[in-house]
Amino acid sequence: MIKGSNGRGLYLRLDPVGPAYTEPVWMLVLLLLAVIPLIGAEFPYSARREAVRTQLEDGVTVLWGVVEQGSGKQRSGVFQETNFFYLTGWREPGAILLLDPSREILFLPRRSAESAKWTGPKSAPDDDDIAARSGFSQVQPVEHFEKELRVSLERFPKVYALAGTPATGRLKQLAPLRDVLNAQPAIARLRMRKTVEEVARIQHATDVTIEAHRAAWGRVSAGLHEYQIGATMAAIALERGCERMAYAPIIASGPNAVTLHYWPNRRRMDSGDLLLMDVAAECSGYASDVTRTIPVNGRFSARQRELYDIVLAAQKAVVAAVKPGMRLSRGTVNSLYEIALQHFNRHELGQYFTHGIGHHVGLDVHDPADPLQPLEAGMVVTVEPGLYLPDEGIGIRIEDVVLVTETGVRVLSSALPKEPVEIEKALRR
Ligand SMILES: [Mn+2]
Repeated sequence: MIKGSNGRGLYLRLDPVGPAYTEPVWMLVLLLLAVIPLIGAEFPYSARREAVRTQLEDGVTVLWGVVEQGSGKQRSGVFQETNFFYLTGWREPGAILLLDPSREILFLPRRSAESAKWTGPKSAPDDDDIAARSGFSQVQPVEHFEKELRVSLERFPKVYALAGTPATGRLKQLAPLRDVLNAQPAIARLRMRKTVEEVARIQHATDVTIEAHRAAWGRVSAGLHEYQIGATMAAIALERGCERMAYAPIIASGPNAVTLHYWPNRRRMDSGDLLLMDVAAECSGYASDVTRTIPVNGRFSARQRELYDIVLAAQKAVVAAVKPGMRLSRGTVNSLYEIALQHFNRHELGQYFTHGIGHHVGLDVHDPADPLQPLEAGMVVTVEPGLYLPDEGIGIRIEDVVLVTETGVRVLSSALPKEPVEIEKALRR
């Protein structure tokens, strides 16, 4: 999945939270042994909130969780807003989070027989075990929120919320004389660095995703429709217990592959087409993001192979260059994007590389991040150069999801072949 633009903004520096990833497997084993006795401690929600409270020390931070009713919910189901989940681990709808430097409160809806009738039993603020279940020492009913917000505002001058959400307008009404600032950069700083447990979840989503791609390879043939390949891939993800796809699957045959976010998936495939599949699962809240481009009839044509080899060489060059200190953004020092662009320019194809080189992956397929910040060990990003030639009706993208390590990179999707000879071998039958 391709990220649109690399936005530039002001980002605040935060210290890392949770164990950073280090390469040796025995470290992982030791770490797992260490956390097993601490039930519920695998994901350091409390430490993440502490980091936000420390960083946004001049203000009150408010996040609204997903609500039960609303547009699209009947179609999509109720999934927690990812920043809210990152800081709380709380999945039930209707919650509000208030953080200030001196305290933190989780607000929950009171028990409702009507809500339970439709969507099942839920936790309530007066449950005896609510502190243990939520990880908050203070849990209050949502109707106390405005009162507690006023208490916090008496002590701290600024208000932080997620920009671009209805929360901002709501806070401006509740605190009309205060500036409502964006909490996202501070939270993004934390989310960029994955813990061992987060990497394990992304790896699992990636393993399922690879299985889905292999199933598609086993089925592809001329005469099938793109959506039939989509059905095969989604079936694998759901069969493995993953809750949904990480984004609308891009199953683009022939000329459709030049449309970067193609999603209708209605076309009937022809022999001689390339098929670009940018498809991944979301499992236990974590996304993967993998793209392969294969020949529908099992053999690359000479021209397809020529272009494929150029994209693959660029992709491998960038993967080889990933290490702490490198950057995803364009026009900066240590830019991974520039490595790919220069490679394409050597073949006079730079104008056909029309998107960014990659993005962070986590709870969201496009995880929030500061695009200008250099990579660090523990970050998970994609490497996805591509060439799109509308005049020839050819689009080729090769995308792996990779973990930045102290010494370089570990390719989480390395089990899915990308060498053309291996692809052709896998398609032979
Ligand atoms: Mn992507």
